[in-house]
Amino acid sequence: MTTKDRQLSANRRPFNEGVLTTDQGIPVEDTDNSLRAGARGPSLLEDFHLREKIMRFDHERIPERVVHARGTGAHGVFKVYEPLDEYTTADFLTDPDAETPVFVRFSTVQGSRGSSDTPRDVRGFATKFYTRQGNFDLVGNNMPVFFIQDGIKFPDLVHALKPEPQNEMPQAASAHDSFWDFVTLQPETMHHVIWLMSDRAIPRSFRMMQGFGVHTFRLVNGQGRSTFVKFHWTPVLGTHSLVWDEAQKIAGKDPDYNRRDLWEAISSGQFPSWELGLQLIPEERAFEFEDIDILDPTKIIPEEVVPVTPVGRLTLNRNPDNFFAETEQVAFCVGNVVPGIDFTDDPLLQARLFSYLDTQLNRFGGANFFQVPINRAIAPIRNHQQDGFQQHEVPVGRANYFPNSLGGDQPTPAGPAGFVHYPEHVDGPKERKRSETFADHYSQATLFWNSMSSWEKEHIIAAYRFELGKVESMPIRVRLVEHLNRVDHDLAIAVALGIGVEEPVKSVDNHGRSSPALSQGNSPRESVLSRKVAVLVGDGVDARIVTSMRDTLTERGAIVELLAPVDGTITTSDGLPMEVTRAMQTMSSVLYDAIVVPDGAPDLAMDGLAVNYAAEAFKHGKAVGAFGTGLGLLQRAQIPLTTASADPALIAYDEWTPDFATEFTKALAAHRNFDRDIDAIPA
Ligand code: HDE
Repeated sequence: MTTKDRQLSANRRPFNEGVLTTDQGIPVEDTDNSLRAGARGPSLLEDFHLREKIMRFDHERIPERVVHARGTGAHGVFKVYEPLDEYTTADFLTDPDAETPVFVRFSTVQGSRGSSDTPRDVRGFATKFYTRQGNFDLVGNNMPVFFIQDGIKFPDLVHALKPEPQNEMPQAASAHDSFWDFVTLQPETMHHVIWLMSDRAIPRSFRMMQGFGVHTFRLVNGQGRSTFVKFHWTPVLGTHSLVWDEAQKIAGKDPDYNRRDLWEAISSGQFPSWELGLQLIPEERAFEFEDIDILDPTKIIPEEVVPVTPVGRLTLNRNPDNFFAETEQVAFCVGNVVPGIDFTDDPLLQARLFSYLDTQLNRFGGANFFQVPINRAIAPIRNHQQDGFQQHEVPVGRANYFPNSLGGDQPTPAGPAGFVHYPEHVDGPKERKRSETFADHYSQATLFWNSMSSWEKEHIIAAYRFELGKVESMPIRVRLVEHLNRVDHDLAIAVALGIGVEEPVKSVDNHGRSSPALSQGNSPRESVLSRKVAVLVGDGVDARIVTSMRDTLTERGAIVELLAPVDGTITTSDGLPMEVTRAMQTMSSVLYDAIVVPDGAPDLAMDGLAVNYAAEAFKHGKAVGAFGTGLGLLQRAQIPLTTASADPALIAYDEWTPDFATEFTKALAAHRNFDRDIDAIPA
């Protein structure tokens, strides 16, 4: 149990215990009938239980977050590997024995609280570290850059991105005129936009996405020396994504897809984990990078230029007890830093320092939100701040000011042992101006494009075509193609072709640089941990084989479900009943990572739904396996079995052998085969 868990226990109240009472603790006689003048008569105003119950219901909502409204959270711990005293005095980064409690909230950006988990969108990755020196909030995203360079453009960006004001459409989607109008008029967005068009915008799981602090921050050590730093979270399970058609279907079949995935992984003990990595840049190297101002949040520093040093491990190991109390009420503030970590002059970061505190005042209706259990520091809080809405503490004493002699002059400022702002030298005229070092808006979009594998490039082109295909204004489409032409001529042509825009004339040469670390194709592909496999079964399957296959996959950590035309049991080849996990109708291929069709149930090939499972899974690049009569179903799905020898994720065997399970496991771990020719598959 962490210090934070112990602190939270004091606030836990079981829903299901003892006698029902009012909020005043008065036992309630009956909660099914309001107090009436006669059984058919009018209700009486004096019914305090009715009044209170309805009043409490009416006030259940607080304003949802203006961005990142939809999210899900989990508790966990962070541990640093080795002391980082060389760079920082932050206690949680210098003591390898410290297990720092954390709460992490993952989110989408555009949609409202009830929207689905899988739109094409940026994902938030916000971590509250409850350190012994107070709370540090690392409020990051799953993409390392941002759309804009100056926070003053954030309201414009978000207005353009969110549903349009006249009709509140479309929900949780960037594929509309106002978003593309804005970004094509504000070319600094072009780098982030290409990330948004990539598979990064549709993660398979929160557990399989990276996180980034985005801005350059500062670490400060005991000698007052400052080192610039960029924070990276790298998922142990690798960085993997859905495909767009799948993501759209999941939005209907299971809008809670990513949320459920995280919840189930943690509740089954498969704790997700990320490594914290730092890109460290000594002060004196700040101006060394060609074309990159480290204060510009639309730029990365490629890992090949400044390596990411692994420094610690985050593990999420406990689901929240209550969604509202914890996940909804957690209040991240970018300004929450601890001694040893400091800000830089990145103008996007500077604006965030105001926004997060301000937004919490709106959400909580007052300044005491820091007392809400999930937000409370584990470090002692001692100061002379007081009163306000929802004061939960009872400050004791009379000297609520400093200096004082009536209270022993306490609490006393810590002096140099407290948070000392880095004494950066600042000098300049007041002016509304962007630095010229922020002027390049295209070369890193080109870097990203050049770093993609061929299938990633195809997905990006398809995404631009989809999004711009929804844009009604032709001048906006033309503008986008003009921008893409400055990123890469071939990309511009490919997109233009798909959206009815004339091919542009080549204007600039691609610089040819790339950064292999940017490609998801280079992410680890070794584990089947928590991968979900649907085995399509019907009467006649061989129980022994299905069980053996299930056991092999389960032993390696995969989750195997038996899906049949109806729920309950099927009759196996031995004539015995075998329990299935659920009926096919209640699920869909898009909710699984892979499909297997075993031998012995030839009738399944005549079940259109079962055939659709296989066709769709194949189309989405998933591992599809079949043996014996199962092959008939794949044929009906028009899966070209003749390609099996060249397709590592199409495992087609004439009959069962244990090799099938081995090969299938390999394909499952590889996530997807996106090199398949899928155009002709009817799904
Ligand atoms: Fe945020 N952002 N943001 N943002 N952001 C919010 O704060 C804002 C930015 C991010 O799970 C809001 O508590 C401004 C960058 C995450 O609770 C709000 C600017 C990055 C979350 C806000 C940015 C983020 C938020 C809404 C430009 C990645 C969800 C509710 C200056 C590094 C936190 C809230 C959670 C939430 C403002 C830009 C990440 C309105 C003004 C860059 C993960 O304060």
